[in-house]
Amino acid sequence: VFSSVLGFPRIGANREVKKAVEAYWAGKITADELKKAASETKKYNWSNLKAKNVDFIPSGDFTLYDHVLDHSAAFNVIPERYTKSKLSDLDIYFAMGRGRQADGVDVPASEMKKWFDSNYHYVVPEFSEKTKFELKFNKAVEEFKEAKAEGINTRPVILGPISFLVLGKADKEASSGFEPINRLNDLLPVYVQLLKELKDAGAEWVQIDEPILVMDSAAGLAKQYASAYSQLAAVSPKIVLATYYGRLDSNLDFVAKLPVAGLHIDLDREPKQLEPTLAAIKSTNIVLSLGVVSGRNVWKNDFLASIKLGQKAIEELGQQRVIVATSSSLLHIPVTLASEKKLTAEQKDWFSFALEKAEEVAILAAVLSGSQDANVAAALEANKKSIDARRKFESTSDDAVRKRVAATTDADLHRKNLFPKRWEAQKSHLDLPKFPTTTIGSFPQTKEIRAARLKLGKGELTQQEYDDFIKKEIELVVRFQEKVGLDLLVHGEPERNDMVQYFGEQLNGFVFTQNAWVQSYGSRYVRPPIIVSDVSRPGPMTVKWTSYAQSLTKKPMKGMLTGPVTILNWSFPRADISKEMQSKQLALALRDEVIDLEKAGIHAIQVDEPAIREGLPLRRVDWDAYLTWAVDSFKLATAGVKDETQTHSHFCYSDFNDIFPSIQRLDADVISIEASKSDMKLLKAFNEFGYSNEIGPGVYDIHSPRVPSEQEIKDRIAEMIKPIPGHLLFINPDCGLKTRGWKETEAALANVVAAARWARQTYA
Ligand code: THG
Ligand code: ZN
Repeated sequence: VFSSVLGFPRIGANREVKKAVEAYWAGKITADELKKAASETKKYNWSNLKAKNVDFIPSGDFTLYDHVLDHSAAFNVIPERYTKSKLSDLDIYFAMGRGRQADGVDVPASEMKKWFDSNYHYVVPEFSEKTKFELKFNKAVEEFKEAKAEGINTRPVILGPISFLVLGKADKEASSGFEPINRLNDLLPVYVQLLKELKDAGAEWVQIDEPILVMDSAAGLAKQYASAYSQLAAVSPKIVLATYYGRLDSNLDFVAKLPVAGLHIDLDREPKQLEPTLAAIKSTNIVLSLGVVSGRNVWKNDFLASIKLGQKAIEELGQQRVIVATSSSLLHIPVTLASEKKLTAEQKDWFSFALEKAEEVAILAAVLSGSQDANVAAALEANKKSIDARRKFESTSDDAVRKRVAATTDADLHRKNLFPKRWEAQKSHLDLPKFPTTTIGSFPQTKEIRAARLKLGKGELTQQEYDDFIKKEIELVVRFQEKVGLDLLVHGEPERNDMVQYFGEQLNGFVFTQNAWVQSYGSRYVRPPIIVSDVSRPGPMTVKWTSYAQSLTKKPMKGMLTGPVTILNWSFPRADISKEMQSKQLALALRDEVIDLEKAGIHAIQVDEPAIREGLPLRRVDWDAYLTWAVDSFKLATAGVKDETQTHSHFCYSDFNDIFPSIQRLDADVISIEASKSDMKLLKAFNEFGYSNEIGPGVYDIHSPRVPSEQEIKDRIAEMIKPIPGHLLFINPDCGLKTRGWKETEAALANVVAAARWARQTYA
């Protein structure tokens, strides 16, 4: 029995890659220095995985920005708008990821999308009939050799051709009806070349990732899979075909017949797929990689449960055909628990981060191989103790919270009146102009703000000094908004590190880490809190700052909260109770906060649910169950207010086409969505669906430092007003501004306000 890790965090144990990449962007280090920093992290990963005795160590999974973007760059899937400039290949690469507005180059970033149901974003490849596939560089070979030079034999990882195409989209050049998958036959020769080179370089195995095999949409691609993989297998090192984040279901029928040497399945998410998979591959020579150690959560693996699965596989396939693996790449997991100095011994004993998970797969493989090593036996014993201790902890609960969840009724989910009546009430209560302008909530998180928070943490600032500093920041943001002429103001959230972490820190039931960063996109990382027990709110969380902000101005101030579904999706959830239960506990805590804000005189309250879409299960049959509790949770959090209090919500990456009825059922008075990058199709769909409440489609993309011109925004409003009735339209950026600098924020918002004024005259 062998052990394997499908991919490792590529950020460095202390965020070295973020620091190097941002230093490169700032012109503080050269491309060579950046390369060197990247090499250090790769070496750290490989040598640590080797030290943990992992048999199959990945290479080629590293990236400076996004692994899908790397793949596009390597295969020359680079839209023309980026190549027109005279930038270096590296700068073209970063321009695709984050846009560029300097040195005479002005290009927006490529679209980003959520990576399956995770909080990671990938850069969407763009294909057309004109895309000229060629191998510009061979990252798999380069990194394989780089590891080899360190004395480490690796199993290179590449994204499979069909997932690559399906995860992409048609670019602007493509003719209507074009589907990226049409280009499969033109793409395959490049894979053939890549794999041949890999074989020549001495790679024995290659891991080809085809995560779309866990989606319904792959069912129609059986023929393409058969033809592609027979071509690849003919020239390639031994292929282990990796699927993850879900179950193969009926796709197993054709997957089991592919000419591959190995198959990886996710048994963390879907342990029940082991049996059908064993039955399907038993009579083949396929090696089965059992994804038992979670790549998505931080809980320690339950060795006894994994061993049971392993033994079942061994019974059917024999020792030589079984690999114990992480369920997916560990990119969603922080690097190591060893960096956590503030967790209690009891808490630390519950968790495994990436390095600890690597050790878990190695120990499991040793146990299943019949190892008599005393260390292995001791590790097994220690695991049993840890799991027992956690189970014992789980058996206690907060009865008040559980009872309150059980006692919620349908009436708790509904506002007093329907939207049209509320609209009237809010109109007089809030006194906003037509085409009201607002922002999504956060303003630039400056160096000074981060520094102050750091100092507070280190005890270099007293709470009083810190609070005074935050007050000044809030005042600055309020004055700026008044000056620039925004209508519905926000306090700017200077006191918040992260929209999830901030709430988790103030709720019972969460545990916090110091250094447990995971990549969200590019050089942006998050530190998800961990839910360990029942959730409740010890006291108001945001009322103090919001009321302070309101006290500074006559304009209405919008309260800002993160919704239950998003807090849940962006945390590491408990594994012992359902997500529904955790979401409803969060919802009740937030409901109290919403009502407290209203009592404090706040007339507009935004409860963000940017993660509601990403949490959608990967299989359609599972959607209804999720959407029911997710929407109910939002309603539970928000429906407790009076008619005249305007509820808002915000969604990022609004791939809504499938869930319009659920967006409507949320019954938020106003929603803001990201529509600036995903063009106007989305709005037409809102129109066709007959969405009835107010809506603020983002008028520009805040994910890039590029400043939109006034004309651009006017053009967008003119487009927006076709599908959306004018009296329902809000004017706002497409997301929060915390990652932006003040300079571009001021310029952009001035243009937004000017465009809104123009709209008021033009569409009076
Ligand atoms: N919080 C969490 N997840 C998210 C978002 C978030 N996922 C989707 C979207 N928003 C991702 N966007 C960002 C934007 C900015 C940052 C992270 C994710 C960010 N991070 C800081 C950094 O990397 O420098 C660190 C944050 C900190 O100092 O605490 O700026 O908003 N959970
Ligand atoms: Zn957003």
